[in-house]
Amino acid sequence: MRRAASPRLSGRIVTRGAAAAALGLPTVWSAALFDTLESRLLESPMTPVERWVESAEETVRPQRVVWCDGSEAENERLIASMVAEGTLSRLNAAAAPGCTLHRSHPSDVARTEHLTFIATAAREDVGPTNNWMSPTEARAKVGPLFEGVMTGRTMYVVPYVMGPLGSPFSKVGIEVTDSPYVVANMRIMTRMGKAALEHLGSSEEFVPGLHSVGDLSPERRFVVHFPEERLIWSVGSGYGGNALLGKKCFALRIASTMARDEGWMAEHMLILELTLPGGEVHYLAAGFPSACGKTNLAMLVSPLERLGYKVRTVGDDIAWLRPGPDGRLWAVNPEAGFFGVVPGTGPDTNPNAMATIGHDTIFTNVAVTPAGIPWWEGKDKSPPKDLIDWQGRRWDGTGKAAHPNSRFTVAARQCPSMSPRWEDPHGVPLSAIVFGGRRARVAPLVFQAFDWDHGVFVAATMGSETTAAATGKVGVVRRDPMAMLPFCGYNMGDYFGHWLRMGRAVPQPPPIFHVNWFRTSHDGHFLWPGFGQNLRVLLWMIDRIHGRGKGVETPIGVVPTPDALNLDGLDVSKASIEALLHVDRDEWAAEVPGIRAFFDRFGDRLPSEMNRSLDGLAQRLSVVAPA
Ligand code: OXD
Ligand code: MN
Repeated sequence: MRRAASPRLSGRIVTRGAAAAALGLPTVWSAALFDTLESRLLESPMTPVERWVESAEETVRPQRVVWCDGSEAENERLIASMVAEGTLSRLNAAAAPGCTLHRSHPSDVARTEHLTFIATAAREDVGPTNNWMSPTEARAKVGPLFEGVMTGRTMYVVPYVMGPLGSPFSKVGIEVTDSPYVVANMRIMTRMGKAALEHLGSSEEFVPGLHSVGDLSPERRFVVHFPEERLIWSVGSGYGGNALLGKKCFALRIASTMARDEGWMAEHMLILELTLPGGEVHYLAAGFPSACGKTNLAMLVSPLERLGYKVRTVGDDIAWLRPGPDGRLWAVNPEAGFFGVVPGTGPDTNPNAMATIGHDTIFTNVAVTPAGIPWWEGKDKSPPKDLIDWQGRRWDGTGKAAHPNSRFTVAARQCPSMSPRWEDPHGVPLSAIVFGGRRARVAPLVFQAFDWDHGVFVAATMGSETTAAATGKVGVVRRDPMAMLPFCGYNMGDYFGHWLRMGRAVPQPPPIFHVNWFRTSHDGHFLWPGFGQNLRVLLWMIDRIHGRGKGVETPIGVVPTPDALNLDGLDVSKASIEALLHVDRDEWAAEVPGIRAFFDRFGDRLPSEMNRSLDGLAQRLSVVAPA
């Protein structure tokens, strides 16, 4: 009789995959070939990875097992097989060399937050902002969806490292999946294959993840995290954020719980390098919600490069932060690639991304010309003729040709703006932390928190309009603390407490700023040009760090005086700058009850500092906060 789906509880039985790995032989095994070797191998001890893979194999019962080595040849084989199956197509070899297009199922185009669960013994440990399932319920409800799910399919074993190879801070995951598209993406997004097993060595510390596209039905779609066991299950989706388990599931949700336990931080942040004339270098980490411009900021082209202000990229989505030996906070990008939103990426908005995705890129759900040239809204001024939309239909010019959450997957090393330190095993020291959301009103262009604790409050209460990166309504303002609402693997009240503690653990914590590039005028136009010009806001931050940036204290924090921003050569009216920096007491006072209600949801898990900061804000706004 087969065991129930419990891929952590496997015994010492040698499997086809283990046989392959143990012998260092080709990793695709026919049953007949395996059987001739099985008896010899029964004696050899299995590694913990092999044991886990074996238990997964027993559950999902694949036709064959492939241990991925991450090689170019393997990748080419996979791509050729997907092309043959029709799940991937090659794009125009001259215009988009090495690029491919994948069209997903139309119901599987974004993260599904309502189907994402954290399974802990106690419900309170996931808090009010996560969906909870008990591990027992998860095993009873989701486990059966894995039973025999890979019958007739290939099971790929994908060992991967999050973080630079050889770094003491990097962590290993093993994803088992039946999706070759996932394998090809994981090869770009992580350090994958043989190198990952070498990095793991004899260590038993790895995060297992079991993934199957299942039948792709949203009815049978679940992304379940077991932080107490450091285990991930995902079934029913092939979409990046649900299926590339190294990214959101491991590097944020599971890693955030590891970080809480081990004294570091796993955050939804880009990391950028800013060099000033004369060579002084600063690193900034910035947390914005999904599809709010992290990639654009990370790849910003300095409009003042001629004057010696240069920006380079370290990461665009995730940062692992640790106290460094010099008393500062240091940041590592655990990823090796970019899984970015395509629409809106163009030569004016993000020329570095355009150069990066010009070759060897997997496009998902973009439109395409009959000649195989990828296209999306924002690529250039007007759509080419006879366009085929993201679902493979002739585009009639109405609606979007590319899906609003269509994506590129591309290796970071292809990006011309990568910093030479992007793979530094120790990371880079942070001069500032920036948070921001997408708000048409209320939030000024930039302000600085008074101190670390106030910065934690600002980040914990930030609001942002929802985007197409997750299913659901777009454009609704929701509180998205630290841009981690969908990604924090434990009770957010405890997470705020962890942030407060980290501020005490780091002798020189970086100052915290809040930005909003998206403020609009009364007639709905963006007041700030954004993109490369955002550099000017970063330069004010550096001035503040040096103690020379002029600012005025407002109830919400320190806002630049209109003359404090370097606006040389920029065509923005004085009235717009004033409107951008305006802090409207009534609008902010109207935020207070909503923040209070949000905080109340955490009950006694909310650190008292948070309510104290809220009372402080209310008082500065001269508002009597509701009891
Ligand atoms: C992402 C996201 O894909 O945040 O990075 O949704
Ligand atoms: Mn993200």
